[in-house]
Amino acid sequence: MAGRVGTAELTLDEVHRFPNRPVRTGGTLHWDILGLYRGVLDGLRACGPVASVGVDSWAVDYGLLDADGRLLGNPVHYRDDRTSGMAEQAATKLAPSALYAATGLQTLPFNTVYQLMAAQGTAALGAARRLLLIPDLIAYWLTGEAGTELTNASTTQLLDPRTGTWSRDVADALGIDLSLFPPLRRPGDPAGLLLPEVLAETGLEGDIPVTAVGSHDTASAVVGVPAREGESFAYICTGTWSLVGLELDAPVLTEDSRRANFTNELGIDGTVRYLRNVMGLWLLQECLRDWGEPGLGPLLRAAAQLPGLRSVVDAGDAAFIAPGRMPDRIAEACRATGQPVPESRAATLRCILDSLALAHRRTVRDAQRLSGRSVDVVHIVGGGARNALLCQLTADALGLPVVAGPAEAAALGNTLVQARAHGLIGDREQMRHLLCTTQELTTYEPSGDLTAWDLAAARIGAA
Ligand code: LFR
Repeated sequence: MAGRVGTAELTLDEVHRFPNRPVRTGGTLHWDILGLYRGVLDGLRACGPVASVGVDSWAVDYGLLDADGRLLGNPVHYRDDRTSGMAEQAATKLAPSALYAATGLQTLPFNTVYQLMAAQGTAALGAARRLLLIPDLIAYWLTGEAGTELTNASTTQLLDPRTGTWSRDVADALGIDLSLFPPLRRPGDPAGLLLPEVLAETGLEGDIPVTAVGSHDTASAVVGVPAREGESFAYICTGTWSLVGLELDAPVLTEDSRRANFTNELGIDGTVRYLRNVMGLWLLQECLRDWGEPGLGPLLRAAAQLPGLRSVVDAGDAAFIAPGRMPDRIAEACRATGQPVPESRAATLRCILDSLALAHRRTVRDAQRLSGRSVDVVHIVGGGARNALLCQLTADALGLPVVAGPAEAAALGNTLVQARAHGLIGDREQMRHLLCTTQELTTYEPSGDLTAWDLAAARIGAA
């Protein structure tokens, strides 16, 4: 994405797009990280002259480097099942309440901590001298400089969200070597210059800085939420996941919050992303893959015509994390809760979107209760902002207006943080004002009856 920022200008141009397809070898699901890096180089070449580069990606995953700075194997995908049982094993060494009090992180089976525990005793971890989270690894290849960007570090379950520094006690209790992580850096910090070999590959010239951004895509997406000044808002960052929550000034580390599995990830400027992961459009993407990638448009139109809330599944259930057989797994979940099994592809799609809306509602409500903050409007950003049915259903389920857009919030947030570091824009209010005045947004007003949603929630024990 090439971003352009001026006093009254904020545009994105998609200059290059490449697929991100995981590869299974030897029973392990990997990222094709060199293929992704090649896509980054191709994108930079297609961009032409740039003033700055910022890298963001999904969270928690990492590459290991040996003593020569060489990559030790392809990074393992967080959807690989190597971490099954690790959270339980961690609990025998450190009480879950102590882990939460120290890190504020939701338990997801793939948190970096559990991945590192699963890797203990492997040759690769034994040979590793450095660990780089995915965007930091890309930045390292671009610049030769290693750092650990803070917003993404906050997803490792090794960081104290109150201080923004590593939690030594947690690392010691779980046997994790913190010296593998290079020093922390913050969004806006300089992260080096493009190496001569990168300039040669991409045709770029001169000193081109890489600037640390909210390198966790969700941190960048929250920067890209077009909230108006003084607005009480919740956000839903939709894509493969739906990340549903609030922007707070301080973490919520209570036992209630832990039991509700809410996370306190860090945002820019000392903010906390208080949220919970909902399975997201992954459910839909995996069905499409299973069906041989039919066009989504006609299926969505058919789904919109069907009666709503016939069957719903718990879109917060970690049982849906692994890839494969998604239509069957959804059918099984409906059967297990005594609901009709969706009888067509459109019906399966409708079940997914109703279920996501229901999970969005539950999570926004939980976030308000646990933080003591009330919400007047919900912003949907990311790819799901283009899905009118999902936006309308979310508004209906919550009984609140939904403002949808921008779909490319993460790329916009990434661009804005770089622009600020280079003196083109001021504080967060200004960034959001620029988003409000330049981006196309659609408002969905709630319609229908909330009781139908209450009844559907009760059917899956998610009232
Ligand atoms: C979204 C995201 C989520 C994180 C998940 C795994 O792309 O970054 O925030 O929980 O991917 O890294």
